[in-house]
Amino acid sequence: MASGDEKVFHPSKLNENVKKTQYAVRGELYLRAQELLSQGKEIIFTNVGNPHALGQKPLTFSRQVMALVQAPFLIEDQNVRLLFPPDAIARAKQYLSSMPGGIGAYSDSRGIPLIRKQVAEFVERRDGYPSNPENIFLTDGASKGVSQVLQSVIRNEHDGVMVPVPQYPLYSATIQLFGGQLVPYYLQEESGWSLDIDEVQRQYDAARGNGVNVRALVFINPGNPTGQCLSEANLRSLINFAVRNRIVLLADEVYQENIYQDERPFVSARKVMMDMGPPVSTSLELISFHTVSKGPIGECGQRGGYMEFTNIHPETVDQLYKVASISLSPNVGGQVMMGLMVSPPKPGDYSYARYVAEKKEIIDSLRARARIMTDGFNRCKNVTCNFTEGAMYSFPNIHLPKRAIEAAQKAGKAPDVFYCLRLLEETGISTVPGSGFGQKPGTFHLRTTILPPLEKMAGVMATFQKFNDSFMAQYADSPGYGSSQGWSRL
Ligand code: DCS
Repeated sequence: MASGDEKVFHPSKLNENVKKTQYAVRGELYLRAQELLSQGKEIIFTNVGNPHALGQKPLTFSRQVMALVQAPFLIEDQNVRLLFPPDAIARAKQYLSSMPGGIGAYSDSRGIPLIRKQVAEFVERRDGYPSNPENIFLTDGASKGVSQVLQSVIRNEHDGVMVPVPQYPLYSATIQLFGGQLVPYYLQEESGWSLDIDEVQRQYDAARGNGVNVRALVFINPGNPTGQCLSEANLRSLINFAVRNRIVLLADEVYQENIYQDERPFVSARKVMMDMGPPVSTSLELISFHTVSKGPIGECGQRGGYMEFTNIHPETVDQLYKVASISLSPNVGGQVMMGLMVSPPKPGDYSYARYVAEKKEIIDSLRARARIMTDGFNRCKNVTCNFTEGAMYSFPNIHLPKRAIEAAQKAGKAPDVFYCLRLLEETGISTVPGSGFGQKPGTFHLRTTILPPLEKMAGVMATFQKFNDSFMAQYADSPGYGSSQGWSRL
């Protein structure tokens, strides 16, 4: 038998970009947590925004329709009306009649026309401007759409994509995988993780000066891991920046329903662009992403998403259609879930009241949890934390004493990884170190979701504080917090 070294598919012979790619949300901390779990330890998985895994209940109407679409013979059963409400039965029939062969058949690679139309109607209701289903592709979660677009944008190692830092590592990982350049722009932690357009311009100019051809800019609104909600003024300046410098704007708006403050309700980049009128509304090249994984629906496992192209050249849209066709068809169950998310029961429908009540309960509870978590972090020694205005995460700044940084270096770990590992080992709380998202050099963070159930939240925060405060006491020294070098780069 061939020894390991002789294998063709030997790790040393892999695509270099694959080897260089990092994805911290499923990184060292996650793997260690899995190990502890298999040893029978209780783990609180706050490392990934996976709402149902932490007890969020599926919305009843969506699952009723999905059940009938999966098992159409139930519709013929004489007892169906005892188990399912009339609007769920009617909706299931509508979907089934729009998909020849049912849920077990491939669909068009852009998705089922009826559901693309439902997405367009949703966008129009939300923004007040018409949307064309021809410019909407359904995808396997937002991730697949982002990946297909980045693959097409990045032509070689000189092509750059601007990404906020901290960022969700889908972006850093995918840019690496396709061999492009990540051009960071830093969010301003001191002012609630705000987006500073001068910083964006500075980084753009610096990248251009280094021979990088900046082709696209990603923004995440509300932010992951930072939780900030962008103002309309912020969006206008980003849009002007993109038009002025001729770059494509990639709007990651997957958390648009996860909003926990009233001052800045979600507003889509598309609406702001349309409000600006021509020439901006006719020239900004915009791609917007959405998903069924977040918001009150939270159906991550169903893998449903969409992307909408605005002012993208029709032949480019055709090329992306071709790329999507290589995977034949997005997951059809995920498409149905998307249809249900964008086209929920309406006033007067049988399921309306229940749907509204379930949705409200989830969002109200997340709002309460965001507050408990932020306040909890701010009570801890050497920890400061911006309020989670939206999305599903808290991203506290852990001001590590010099002695803790030295201990980490001795252990061969980045300081934030060291801290998060200790937290995991001692409390079972599984988080992601800030270095996985990028952070200003010399600062250390961790990311946790705000998803533990409300009734457990106070306990989780008390456990965290007990750990943190004793960690800080153990490594307390003369002042000198947070002095470090280069650990935190992406
Ligand atoms: N964009 C952002 C900003 C995200 O946070 C995620 C998922 C996605 C896109 C992709 O999600 P889907 O492919 O499921 O639509 N967030 C991950 C995270 O940070 N924790 O959990 C998943």
